[in-house]
Amino acid sequence: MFNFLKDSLEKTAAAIKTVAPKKKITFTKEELENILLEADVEYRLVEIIINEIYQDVVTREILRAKLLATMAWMRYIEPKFTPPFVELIVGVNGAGKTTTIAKLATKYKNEGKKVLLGAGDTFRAAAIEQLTLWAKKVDIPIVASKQGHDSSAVAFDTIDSAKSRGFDHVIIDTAGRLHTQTNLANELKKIKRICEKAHEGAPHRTILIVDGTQGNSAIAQAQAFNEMIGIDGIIITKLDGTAKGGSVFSIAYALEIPILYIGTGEKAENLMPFNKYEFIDAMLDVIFDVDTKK
Ligand SMILES: Nc1nc2c(ncn2[C@@H]2O[C@H](COP(=O)(O)OP(=O)(O)OP(=O)(O)O)[C@@H](O)[C@H]2O)c(=O)[nH]1
Ligand SMILES: [Mg+2]
Repeated sequence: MFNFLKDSLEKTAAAIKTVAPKKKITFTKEELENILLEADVEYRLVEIIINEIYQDVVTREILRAKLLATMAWMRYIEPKFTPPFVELIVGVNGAGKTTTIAKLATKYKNEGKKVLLGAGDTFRAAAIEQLTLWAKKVDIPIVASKQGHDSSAVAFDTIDSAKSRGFDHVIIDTAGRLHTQTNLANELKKIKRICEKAHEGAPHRTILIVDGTQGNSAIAQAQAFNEMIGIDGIIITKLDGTAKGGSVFSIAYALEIPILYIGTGEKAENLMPFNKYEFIDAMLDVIFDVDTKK
């Protein structure tokens, strides 16, 4: 697991190497500032971290404490619910929603749960086919209609069917883009309302999928979705393909929405629960050398 995380941070490590060619036991504040900026920690957060360090030389322990502080609040509490647990997956187009749904569904299935998917992206051509293909591949049932049909109706039918057939978990895909932003906001709000009508407390969790290759520009996007429909958790995808691993800290710090998982590849099993301690340690391993004097 830990090595996997290390591999995902490979490109971030390469970016850091351009300003800090060698790992060391300590860095000056100035060196550290450049390292954090190169890893794509957002400028304002870098300033906060650096300004709060009072020592001239920065050790791994000092930086670890500062990085942990950016995520100090992070804790996800699962709401009480009567099965099925309904998850709504939202995010801009191409962020990785459909792929992540397949990953989540595989995970739940492996935990012994009965999962039903809802193909709620009825806007984009081929979106339904894409999720249907994934469903076949990971052998999980799906409720789908035709392109152009009402996505709220798909959400309702999926939840209704899951209830009557005794499913534990429902995951609903949504469109990443409609003709206008207002259309998208209205559609997502409607889906949310209809979920609640179909099953008490649903959606129990609305997850925003964030494309990790976008780095800090994802913050404004996430804020917009949060204002639109309220986000309970974030999944950051494509961390394997980006040098912007440090933006995870800025996203966490700016939004104060728990990061639940990270996507580390295109396969169904490439999803890792986000553990702030593991992530921070993997990042520190990229920067610091082992202190052999200890
Ligand atoms: N390397 C890598 N690629 C990923 C990851 N997650 C998704 N992808 C790829 O990103 C691309 C877009 O993923 P989709 O799941 O189709 O994204 P989407 O949000 O459903 O897109 P729309 O349906 O167009 O809104 C695909 O080529 C995926 O294989 C990841 O964690 N790592
Ligand atoms: Mg999709």
